[in-house]
This record gives sequence, C-alpha cells and structure tokens, in this order.
Amino acid sequence: MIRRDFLLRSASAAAVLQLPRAGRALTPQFDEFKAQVSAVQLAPPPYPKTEIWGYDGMMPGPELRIAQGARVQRKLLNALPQASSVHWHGIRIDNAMDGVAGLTQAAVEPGESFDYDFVVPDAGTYWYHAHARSIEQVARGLYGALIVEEAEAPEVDREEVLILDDWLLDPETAQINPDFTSAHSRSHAGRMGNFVATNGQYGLAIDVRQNERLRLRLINAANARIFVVDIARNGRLDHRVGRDATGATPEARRTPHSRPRPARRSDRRRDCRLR
Ligand SMILES: [Cu+2]
Repeated sequence: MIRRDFLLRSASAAAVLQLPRAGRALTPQFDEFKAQVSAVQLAPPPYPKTEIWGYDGMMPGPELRIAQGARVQRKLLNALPQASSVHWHGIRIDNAMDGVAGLTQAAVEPGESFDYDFVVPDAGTYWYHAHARSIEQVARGLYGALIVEEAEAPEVDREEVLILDDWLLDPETAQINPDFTSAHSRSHAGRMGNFVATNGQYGLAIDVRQNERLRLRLINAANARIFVVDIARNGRLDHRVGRDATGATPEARRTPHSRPRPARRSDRRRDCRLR
C-alpha cells in the first residue's frame, strides 16, 4: 500500500518534468535511445550472431561522454518485450531520475518512453544499465559507459574504456542461456558466464606504441565475476588514478593489479614500456 502510493507520486513527479508536447516538437532536446532486441557477433565465427538486448541495438550501448557539471537529457524508448528503466550507476542524482523501476519510477512499458534529465556533479567513470528485472536485462546486454570528464584531465596519449563482462552462452548455438534465475545461480551468489568479452568483443586486442601513456577506464558489467586484470606484466607500469565515483586523483598510486568487482569501476594510467 505504502509502496504503491510512493510509486504513484514519483510517477507524477516525473511527469511534471516533461515539457508540453508542442514545445518538445519544436525544440527537441532529448536525444533518443532505444532499448531493443538486436544481434551481435559475440562469439567468434563460425558461431552465429548472438541475440542480445541493447541500447540503439548496440552492445555495449553508445558511450555517453560529458563534461563535469553538464546536463544529460536522454529519452528512453522501450522497444523490448519487457518493461524497463535506466539506472545511472554511481551518479549523485535526484531519486526521480535514478531509474530504479518499482522504487524511484514505474517501469517503462513496451512501446512507451521516459525522459531522463539530470546534471552530473562529479567526474569519474560510470555506467548506465537497465534496472528492471536487472538479473535478466543487464545479462542480455543493456548497459553502456558513462564518462564524466574532469576539467583538468591527467595528461595521457590515449584513453580506452574497457567494459568487462562474462556471458552464459549455449556452447552449440552461442545464444544466451535464458534461465536467469536458476537455482545454481541463486545458490552461488550470482550468474557466472562461460564466455568472456571486452566491449562485446572476444579476444579484444589494442595496439599500443612504445612509451605511450594510456588511461584505462575499466568497468565490470558482470553479474558475479571478479576480473583480475594484470596490466603490470612485461615491465609496463600501471598506476591507479581513480576508481568508482572519482575523477583522477592528483597522486597516482602504483598498483600491480586491478580487480574490479561486479558493477565497480577502475581508472588506470598505464605507461607502455615494452621490452
Ligand atoms: Cu548499477
């Protein structure tokens, strides 16, 4: 009873934020992004494409990169067979825009839309993901990077955003195992995959030049897996410059490994000294 009342009130609070229809048509401010069923080449050929759910049909979804203090206005269009919502993980935000279906907003039904409108107060490496039946929707690929740039970024030659995830695929067909709430997953602290991909790609390789300084933003999008990312091998130096909801810290800390746990982020600076 209390929860229903709260839901109704938060739904009407969200409605107040929407512009009148005519005004919106004349000055469209909200970039649309569509949650939809799509297919990507997740496992390498000759495996067929894997059916995923993605924002704009991509997996990961489009990278959102904005300046600290800027305003984000995105219209979620739900073309999925399930109700959905978008949570902006780690962003300090008004509850009405936080995207937790059933708590801070009503889930957006198939065929409907929701306008997200908020300011990003803190620099850092964040991500956005579905937050309705998350155990299924995130595992089907509904997520993307949300990068908030600090006014004075550390000096690097290049930046790479790496989203780590594991997938539970049928080894014959490369399709996502649809048993998202299996007794095994529930009794083993989550769903472990049998296939690891970075930015939705198997065996992703990135060429680096000698002495190139990289900034690596790592995001763990897996449900249960802790990735041990060994980026100190072969004489290459690795420093942590920030993690989760922080921009770069003035003093980089030298650390041998990165172990982003599920939903956590790690911001690394790496000097490539190839032997
Ligand atoms: Cu989250």
